[in-house]
Amino acid sequence: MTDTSPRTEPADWATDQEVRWCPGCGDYSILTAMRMLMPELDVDRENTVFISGIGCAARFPYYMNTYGMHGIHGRAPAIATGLAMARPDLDIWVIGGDGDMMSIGGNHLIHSLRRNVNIKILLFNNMIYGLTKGQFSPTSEVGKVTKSSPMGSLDAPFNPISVALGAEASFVARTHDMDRQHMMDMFRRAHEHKGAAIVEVFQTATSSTMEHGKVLPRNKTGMPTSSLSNMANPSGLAPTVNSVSWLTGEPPKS
Ligand SMILES: Cc1ncc(C[n+]2csc(CCOP(=O)(O)OP(=O)(O)O)c2C)c(N)n1
Ligand code: SF4
Ligand SMILES: [Mg+2]
Repeated sequence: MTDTSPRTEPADWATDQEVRWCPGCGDYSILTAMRMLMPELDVDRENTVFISGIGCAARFPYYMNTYGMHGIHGRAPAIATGLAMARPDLDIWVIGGDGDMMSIGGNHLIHSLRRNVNIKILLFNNMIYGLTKGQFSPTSEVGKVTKSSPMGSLDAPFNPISVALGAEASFVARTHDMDRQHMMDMFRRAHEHKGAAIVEVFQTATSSTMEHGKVLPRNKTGMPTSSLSNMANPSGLAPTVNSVSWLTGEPPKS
């Protein structure tokens, strides 16, 4: 009989590094989902690479027992593009926050999507610059009071899904850190996709989605309800990709 048991366990994908995120940070949940998914993908650590920019999210490669690079702020998609050109046999994951990917790295993000480079981009959207202690980001909601916007943020936020669709990304999905199974499903489908895949992960940061130690209420999409009106679909675009159809309340199509 053929042995169908996984060749690796989630623990095989963990490093000896102490995980350094704030208590309650959603990054822990995303990390766990990724470590649980890897054995199911039946891939090799030696052929897997995590590349990040700078930020709390960008610490991710330290914690995955694979090849990895903690790169330069905003440049992870560019570094990953180079690696994908040289080594098309590798599984290349790109990890970054909303500041890393939508602000300083916005240019690199859209061009890697436009070129349909075979990389899997996970954008951890906590709607704040977490690492630098809480300045507003390009996905912060209007009126957000932060250290850099004491009277409230003035700018309408980017919707990363709309940006990705505008760049004609060939795979676009959205998930959130409180639904491990859905996260794993979206990451799996991104991995299966040939070409550039982007998954936006709504992510809890104590600095943006918690107040006085209390988690703000979320709707069924995982978005904090206080910012839903700004972020859910500001462009008015209908979600055209299967993976985002669950925003409408319907389960994702297979
Ligand atoms: C060239 C450069 N500019 C600015 C910074 C400061 N900086 C570090 S992380 C960061 C933003 C982090 O926010 P985000 O990408 O959303 O990640 P998070 O920490 O929220 O996960 C900034 C502005 C830097 N390290 N390098
Ligand atoms: S600052 Fe926010 S994103 Fe960074 S580790 Fe803390 S909770 Fe997580
Ligand atoms: Mg952020």
